[in-house]
Amino acid sequence: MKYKHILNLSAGLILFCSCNTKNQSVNINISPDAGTNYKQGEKVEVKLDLPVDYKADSVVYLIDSVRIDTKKDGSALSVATDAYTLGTKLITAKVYSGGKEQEVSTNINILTAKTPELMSFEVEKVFPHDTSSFTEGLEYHDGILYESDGGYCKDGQKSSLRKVNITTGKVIQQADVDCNTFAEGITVIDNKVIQLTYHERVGYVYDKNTLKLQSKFNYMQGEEGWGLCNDGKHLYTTTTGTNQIFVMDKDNYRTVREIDVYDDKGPVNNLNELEYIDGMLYANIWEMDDIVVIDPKTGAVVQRIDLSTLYSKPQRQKDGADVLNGIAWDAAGKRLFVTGKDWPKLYQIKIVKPKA
Ligand SMILES: [Ca+2]
Repeated sequence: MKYKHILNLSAGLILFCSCNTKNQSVNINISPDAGTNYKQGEKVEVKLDLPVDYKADSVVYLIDSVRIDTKKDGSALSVATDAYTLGTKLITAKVYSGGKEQEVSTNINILTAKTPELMSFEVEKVFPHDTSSFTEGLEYHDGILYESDGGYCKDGQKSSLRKVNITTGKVIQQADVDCNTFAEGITVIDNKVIQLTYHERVGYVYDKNTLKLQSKFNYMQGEEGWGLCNDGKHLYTTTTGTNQIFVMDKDNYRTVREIDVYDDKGPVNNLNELEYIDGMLYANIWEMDDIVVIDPKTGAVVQRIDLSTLYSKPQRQKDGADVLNGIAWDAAGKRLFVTGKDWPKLYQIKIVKPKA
């Protein structure tokens, strides 16, 4: 992701609509107000405000179009939020009276019950990094660092896929990408390296050993390809500045399921470069110096790592473009590497609790 623009397609913002009614002949209001936040586990009291001379014969309640309860009158409904996933839920009441139906709806946001644990870091080692590499993807496998360098030739840049010697920062092997294509996230799985592209809506599949392009596929998870990683069974991708992570089939690249990422404040947007580490997803947040640790089962952010002092903004050269972007995990050596776009260094870090 190269250029600044406003991208906020998160469900949390889109669905902050006002309550609405359908086929309404009398004024019925529903509470809570649309967009009200609840911590997962809290109870939601859904109430209808009916006119004094109006008698409801029955009320059917639905959440995201699934019927959850029927009441014989307009009395309040209590909903246990721990039965639901994180994110925005549409609550609808179908009110029946005298053979007529009226519908009224609202929505709520279910957020994590816990605030993410704030973590810090220690630098264990520093390695050189190619300052001409606009890092869009980073992984480490069998002693080799794989890096995706993004850019268009028309902007004086060029995209590539590289194998890098981590100690020297030198390129061992490189596959150049078409001049009109902006390379994005990469991941190594089975005997292939998969590389996304920014606007081109295509993914590339390379032979891991030769870096020869084997095939292409249509990227269907969003307008823009951003980050990519895998857990050995599935691929995970971020897209277009959202809080969504799409879980993809590793062979046909179709979406298997979607993870909506939230913390205790709301959706966590701008998820960018990814890494799968010991059952958790690590994502750096575009234009921030934070990495969030996400439980892929729930989408809950469980930790937030503050890296603002690693390569601080006053040291940077590129007027905001040279942001933190790149997380790689050496599973055998238990080493965590991070870098950024055009950064001069790649850092091996250890995540620690902040000093009191
Ligand atoms: Ca990565």
